[in-house]
Amino acid sequence: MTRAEWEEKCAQIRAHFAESAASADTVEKLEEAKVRCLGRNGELTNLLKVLKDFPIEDRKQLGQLGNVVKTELTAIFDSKQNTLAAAALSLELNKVSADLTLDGFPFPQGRLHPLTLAMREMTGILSRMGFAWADGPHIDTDFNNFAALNFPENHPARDMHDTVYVKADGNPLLRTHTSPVQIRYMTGKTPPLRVMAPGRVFRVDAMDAGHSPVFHQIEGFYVDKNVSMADLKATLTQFMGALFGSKAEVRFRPSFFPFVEPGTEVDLKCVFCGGKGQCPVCKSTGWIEMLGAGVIHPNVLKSVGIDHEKWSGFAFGMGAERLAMLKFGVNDIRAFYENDIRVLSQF
Ligand code: 2NL
Repeated sequence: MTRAEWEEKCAQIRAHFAESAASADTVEKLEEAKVRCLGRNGELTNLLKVLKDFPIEDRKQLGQLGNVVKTELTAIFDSKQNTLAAAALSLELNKVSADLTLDGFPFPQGRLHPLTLAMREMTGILSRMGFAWADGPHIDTDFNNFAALNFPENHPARDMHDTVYVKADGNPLLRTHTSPVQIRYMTGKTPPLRVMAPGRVFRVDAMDAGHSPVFHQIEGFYVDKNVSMADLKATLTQFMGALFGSKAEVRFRPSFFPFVEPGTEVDLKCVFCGGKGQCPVCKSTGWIEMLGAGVIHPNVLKSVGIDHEKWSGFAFGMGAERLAMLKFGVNDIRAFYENDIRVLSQF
């Protein structure tokens, strides 16, 4: 073989491979073309083998040429292989009728109950104001629930028609408010004391849109030197502002609870009609009753062993459901207990 013949043959192999690669329509056909040309017994491989019979100068130059062609052919092979793989993938994807760009399949997600959310928000505000969390039993004594709180012997709340009694020694009852937690907490302690008592309470009541025999209360109290009605007003105004926004307006109105003197009811300017008194939520009064409060009655301090000449305090109580209903615009208390997912998933 002459040098010219070698070069001619090399060009032919190159052209032939380029052609086979171009016309290959499957990865298999492309692979075959590669083996035919570059395999152990391939055309280019064999052509390079015969170089050993050429003079040293030719061998060097032709060897270089052969290697350039080899690199070129490998590049042609790689590029064609990528093209075929992409085509094969898109063919495969076209067979699938699903729209792969659609969102994933939704699955039900758990969340906190609206009452829990409301309770957490209220206790969170109180906690940042320095009230410590106190807890107590659902079943308590007449003393902790009534007597210590200055309820007279014949008060209607003590009636079987209003309070659930438990048939057991000592005539225990289901607490009708969370005040007994505070009585337990104060007993034997020395002020200053600043505590909140959130929890479940029980009353003999028929279930309707506004009542439930089981509901939740958050109470709080502060006992220290010189605590007055002014501290009560400032604290509860601040609390309502944190809960309903700094523009929330409140008013304090005289009221009666056996365990405070004086007692007050705290109203919020109706957030639905803006205080105009034109909506059913505020019953056309422009104000919504939010909570009860007052300066702790000296008899209550006496019953827990705190010297009422030295110390004074204020206390307040609110229904958690009532506040949650206003906050979330729920108009039926039963929505909190029926656990209808369609309702609960809105919060
Ligand atoms: C209401 C009224 C109130 C209190 C709760 C209280 C507790 C102790 C001593 C004195 Cl230990 N007072 N709590 C005071 C005034 C009102 O709640 O209507 N709540 C829903």
